[in-house]
Amino acid sequence: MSACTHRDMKHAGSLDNTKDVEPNCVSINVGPSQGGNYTCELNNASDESPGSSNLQSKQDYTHLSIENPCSGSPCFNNGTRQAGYTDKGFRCKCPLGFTGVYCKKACSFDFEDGIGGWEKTGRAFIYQPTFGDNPAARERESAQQQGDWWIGGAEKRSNESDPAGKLHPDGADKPKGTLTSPCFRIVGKKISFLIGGGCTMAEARAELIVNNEVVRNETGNCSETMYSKSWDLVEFIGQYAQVRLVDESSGGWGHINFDDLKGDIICPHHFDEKN
Ligand SMILES: [Ca+2]
Ligand SMILES: [Ca+2]
Repeated sequence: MSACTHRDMKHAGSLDNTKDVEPNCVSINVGPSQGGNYTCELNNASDESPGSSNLQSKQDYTHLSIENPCSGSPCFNNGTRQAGYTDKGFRCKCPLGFTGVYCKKACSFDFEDGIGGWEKTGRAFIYQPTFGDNPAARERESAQQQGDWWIGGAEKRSNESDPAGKLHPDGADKPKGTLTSPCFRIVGKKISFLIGGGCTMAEARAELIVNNEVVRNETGNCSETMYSKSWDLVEFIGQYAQVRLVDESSGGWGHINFDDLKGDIICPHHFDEKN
């Protein structure tokens, strides 16, 4: 039970607007007046699990409740459904490390929702992410990207409506730069990703940075096709890390392709909240 505030009372008669009510409140009992103040009880159980303390009507109380449209919970990964909030009639409150409307995603590192918190330096990555299999559209190797969006170091198709197959206008390999992920926390021993493009480590690579040190790196295979690679990170469990894509070359195969960073990582809380 939560204390019932005046603000809650004001809205008790219009439960279609639940935004200003105690966030977890899904049912309210309004009781008889005592000395000019109403008595009320809030049920802050936001799920219908067995044993939750759903309020029931009682004598002299008016029982108001929000019909929870989330029966058969739409929230994955132990997300908590809450009534109200959105035009869907519910929202999922995601546990740390999961994001999206239904708490399905563990970090948004597949570029399907854009570049997210990745930060760019130089010009190599200014048109990223890339939509679709852009190399195949100009009759090169298939990128084999995950989903629709990926990092194509030589590509320029940052809008779905852009013509397919175009290269970076500076030249496929000429620009240099870096693209650095938001911080994430390593919570298990394995992370994996897709990588392609150049195949000289000193020129084009993905790096894992822990405590300002590069502790792992990986390069492509001198093909636009990306292949799955993984890093065993058991000694870094519990630490925070970033992935940095590095393009230090203007020569042949001087670009890097990347997609679908995933595995035993969770996002920092502020990243989770923004989604
Ligand atoms: Ca992707
Ligand atoms: Ca380059």
